[in-house]
Amino acid sequence: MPIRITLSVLAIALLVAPSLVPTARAQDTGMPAGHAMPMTGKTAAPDLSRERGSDAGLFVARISSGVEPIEINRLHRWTLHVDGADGEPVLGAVITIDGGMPMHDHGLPTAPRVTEERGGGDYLVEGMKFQMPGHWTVTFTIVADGGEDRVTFDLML
Ligand SMILES: [Cu+2]
Repeated sequence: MPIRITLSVLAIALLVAPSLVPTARAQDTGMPAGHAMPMTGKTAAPDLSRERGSDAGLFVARISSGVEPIEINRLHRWTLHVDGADGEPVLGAVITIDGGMPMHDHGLPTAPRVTEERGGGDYLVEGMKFQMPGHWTVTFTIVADGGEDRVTFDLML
């Protein structure tokens, strides 16, 4: 009965396979894989650096907070510094800010905005506030001579 044998081999394979698949997957994605740099940035451990390149590489942005370390539930200011890909400060940019907690599916509790351009590529950001600890992202959309691009910072508070 070759057919019966084939079927029972299949049945065994199906019983064994599900227990093998999750193991293989866990090794593939390897969530906290040491200090490996995530390529997509969203599912792996976040890169917490305060200086980052924009998505399309038009700008390099650097944030500094007026309160360090950043405190929960405290309204504070940031300075955003923007350079072009050539390393020259970006002047006269129009910058908007968005953010939130990706794991909680909510945005920022405030509507922070750039209130002053301070020269030399520095922009004053007022209205920053985070109302709970955890993983936050803050995205700046930067429009300048070179075009429009977005840069996202990850914070663990
Ligand atoms: Cu939250």
